[in-house]
Amino acid sequence: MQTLDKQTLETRLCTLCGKELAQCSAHELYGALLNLTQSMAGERVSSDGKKKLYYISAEFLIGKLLSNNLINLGIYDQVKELLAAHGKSLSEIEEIEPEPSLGNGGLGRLAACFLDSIATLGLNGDGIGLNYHFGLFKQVFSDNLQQETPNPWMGEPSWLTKTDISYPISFKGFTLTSRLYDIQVTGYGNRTNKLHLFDVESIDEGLVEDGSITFDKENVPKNLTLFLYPDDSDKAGHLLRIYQQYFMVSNAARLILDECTAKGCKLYDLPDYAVIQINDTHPTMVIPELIRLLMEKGIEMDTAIDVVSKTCAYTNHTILAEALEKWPISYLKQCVPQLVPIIEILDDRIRRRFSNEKVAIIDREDKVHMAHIDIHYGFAVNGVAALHTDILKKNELNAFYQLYPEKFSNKTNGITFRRWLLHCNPRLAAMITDLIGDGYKHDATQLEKLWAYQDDEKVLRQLLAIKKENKQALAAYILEKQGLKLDADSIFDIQIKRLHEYKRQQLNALYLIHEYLEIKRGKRPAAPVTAIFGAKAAPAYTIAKDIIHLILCLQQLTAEDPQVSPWLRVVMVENYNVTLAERLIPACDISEQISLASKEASGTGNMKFMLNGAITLGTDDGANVEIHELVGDDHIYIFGDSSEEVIKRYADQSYCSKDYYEKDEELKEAVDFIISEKMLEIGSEKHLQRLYNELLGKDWFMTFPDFQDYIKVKNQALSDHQDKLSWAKKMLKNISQAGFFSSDRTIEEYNRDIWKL
Ligand code: 26Q
Repeated sequence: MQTLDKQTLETRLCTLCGKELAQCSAHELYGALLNLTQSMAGERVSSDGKKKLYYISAEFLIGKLLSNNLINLGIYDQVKELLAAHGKSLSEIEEIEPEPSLGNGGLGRLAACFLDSIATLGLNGDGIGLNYHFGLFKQVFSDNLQQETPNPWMGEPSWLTKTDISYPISFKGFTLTSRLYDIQVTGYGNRTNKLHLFDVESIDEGLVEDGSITFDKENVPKNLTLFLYPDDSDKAGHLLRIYQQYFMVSNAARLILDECTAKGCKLYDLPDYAVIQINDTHPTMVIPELIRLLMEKGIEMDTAIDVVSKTCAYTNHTILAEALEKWPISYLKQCVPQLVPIIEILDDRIRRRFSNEKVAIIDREDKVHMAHIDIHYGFAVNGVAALHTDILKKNELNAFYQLYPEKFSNKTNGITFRRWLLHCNPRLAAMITDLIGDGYKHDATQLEKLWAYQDDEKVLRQLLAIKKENKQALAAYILEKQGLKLDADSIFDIQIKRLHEYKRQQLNALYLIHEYLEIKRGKRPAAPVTAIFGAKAAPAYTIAKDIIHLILCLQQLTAEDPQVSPWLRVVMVENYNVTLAERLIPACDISEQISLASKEASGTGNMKFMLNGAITLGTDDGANVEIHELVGDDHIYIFGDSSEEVIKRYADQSYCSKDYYEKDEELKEAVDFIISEKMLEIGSEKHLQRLYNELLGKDWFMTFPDFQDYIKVKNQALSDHQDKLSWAKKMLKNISQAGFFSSDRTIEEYNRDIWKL
C-alpha cells in the first residue's frame, strides 16, 4: 500500500489548489484530490504480461470514484483527517462528484466490481465500453409518475483522460471517427488498470432538447454515444443499438489487435496474447468483426475463425427469452453489411454440422441469435450463479450443452468489498477490524472468524447500534432530499433494483396494500415498518411504469393517513443509483429478493445486503440459493414456489391468475384495492386500471401463487425482529458467511478456468 506522510500530502494538495487548504472551496479540493489520485494511480506499476484480458461490456456502472480511489490507494483516512484539521469535510467534497451514468443495473455493476478485483489481484486486464454522454436517464417523479430527463455527468474536472487513439469505423454509407477516453481503475493496494471508453468525434449534445430525452434517432454521427439503451420500442431505436454495439466492438477489436501486434503477436497466435470476455450478448459482434479484420490482414478464413474461437468467452446473464438478443438480418444489412456474409458463413457451417434447428445462428425468420454465435464460436460459456447455470444446462441452452458440455461452467457473481463494505459502511468495517483484525480486507473468507462472537452480547448490541446509526443517517438524508420524515426505529424493509415484472415489486406492493387494509381493520403489524423502494423503469416499459405509479400512490396513501403512518410507511427514493445504494444498503434490516424462482440469474444486491447485516427475505432463486445454503434455514426467510414448480407451470401452461384471485379473499381484496375509489382519488385511472387488468388477465410472473406464503413468511420476519439479540445473531451469521461473495473469489475462478493469465 502506498503511503504519503502528512506533510507531503498537505504540500501536494496546496500546490494543486494554489492556496492554503482552509481557503479552498469544496469544488477546488475535489479537483485537487482528483488530480492527486490520478497521478498516484499513474505512478503504480502496470507491467503488461504477455496475455491480457479484455472485458467488453455495454455497461460499466462504476459509481463515484473519489473515495473509492482514495481507499484503494491507501490514503483515505489520511486525507480525511488532514481535511478535518483544516475545517473541511470529505463527505461534503464527495457530494460534488457527479455519478458516472454508464450502466443500468446488475450487469453493469458486476462489470465495475470485476474491474476492481482484476486490478486488486494484480491481473493484466482492461474494460472496454462506450462513453455515453447522458448515460442512463435521470428519474424524476411528478404526479406520482416516473419522468425521464437527461443525466449529464461529464463536467470538469473529470476522471476521463483523452487519448490519441482513434479509428475510422465504417457503417453502410458513412464512416465515423472514434476517440478513446480512459478512466484509471485502481486496485486495492495493487496495480492500476484501465477502463477504455470509446466515443464518436462527431457527437452533438445539442441534439438533445433541454430537459427531455428525445432526440433525432436517425442522426447516427451526432447521436451514437448520447444515451445508454435509448428507448428501443421502435425500429429506429433497434438500429441505434446495433450501431452502438458495432461501434463498441469494432473499436475494441482494433485496439486489441494493435496492442497484441505491438507485443509481437503474429495474429494466428492471438489466443496467447488476448482473451475477450463478452458480457452478455451486447458485444457479440466482436466475433464476426475480429474474423473480418483478421481476414483483411491476410489471414485465411478457417484460421481466422479458429483463432477468434479460441480467444472469446461468453457470460450469460439471463434466461428471459425476451432479453436474449435476436436481430433481423435485414437490420444488420442496413447498418453493418460487411458483417453479414461472415455471419452467413458462420451459420452455414453450423447447419452443415448439426441438423437441430434450435442451434442455428440465423433462424427461419431470418433473425440472428447473438447468443448462438457466442456459444458456437467462443471457447467458454458461463452462468452467474449455481442455479442459473443448472437451468441453462438443463433447459434454456440444453441443446448447446449436449454439443459442448466442456465449454459450460458456473461462476457465481461477487461484489467488491472495498465499495460495499469499507466505503459504504465504515462503522461496520471498523467494528470488524477491531474484532478480527484486517486480514479480511484481502481474504474475505476470514469474516467467518466473526461467528466466534455469536453469543457475545456486547458484540451483538454493537451490531444493532451500528445498524441504528446507519438508519438514522439514511432517514436524515431522505428528509433532506425528498422531504419525507422516516422513523429510524421502524423496521427498514428495502427492495432496490431495476423495475421489472419478474423481480416482482408488484408482489411487495400487494403485500403493502394487504397490510394497509389490516391496519385499517385495527390489526397492527408486529412492529412499525418502513418499506423502501428504489427502481428505474425502462422508458418504453409501460407496465413497469404503472408499478412505479402504484408504489408512489401507496407512498402518498400511507403518509397521509394518521391511523396508518405510525405503523406503515411506503417510500420510493427518486433516481435510484449506486450512490443511493451505498446509503440504503447499510441501513437495511430486511432485504427483499423476491423474484419469481428461476428468473433472477443471480442478483448481486442480495450479496451487498447480506454483507451489511440485512436478513434476506426471498425466493429460492439465483444466488439466494447459495446464500441460503451458507447461512442455513435459521438465518434467512425463504418463501414461494420452487424453480422446478415454476418451470413446470410454464411448460404445461396451466397458470391462470384468475383462479387464484377467485379462491383467495385476501388476494382479491388487495388486487381490487388497486382500482378502489381511495386509490383513484390519489392516482391515475389509466395506469392503475391497466396494471389491474394485467394482473388479472395474465400475471405472467406468477405473483398470485406466492402471495399467501409471502405474507406469512414476511410477517414471521417482522415478529422475529422484535427479539433483538436473536436478530443480531442472524445479522452476524450473514456477515460472517458473506466472504464467498467477494468478487475477488469470482475473478480468481474466471482466471483459473477461463482466462489463464
Ligand atoms: C437487450 C435487448 C434490447 C434492449 C436491452 C437489452 C438488455 C439490456 C440490459 C438486456 C439485458 C440488460 C441487463 C441485464 C442485467 O442487468 N442482468 C443482471 O445481471 C446481473 C449480473 O450477472 C445478475 O445478477 C442479475 O440477476 C441479472 O438480471
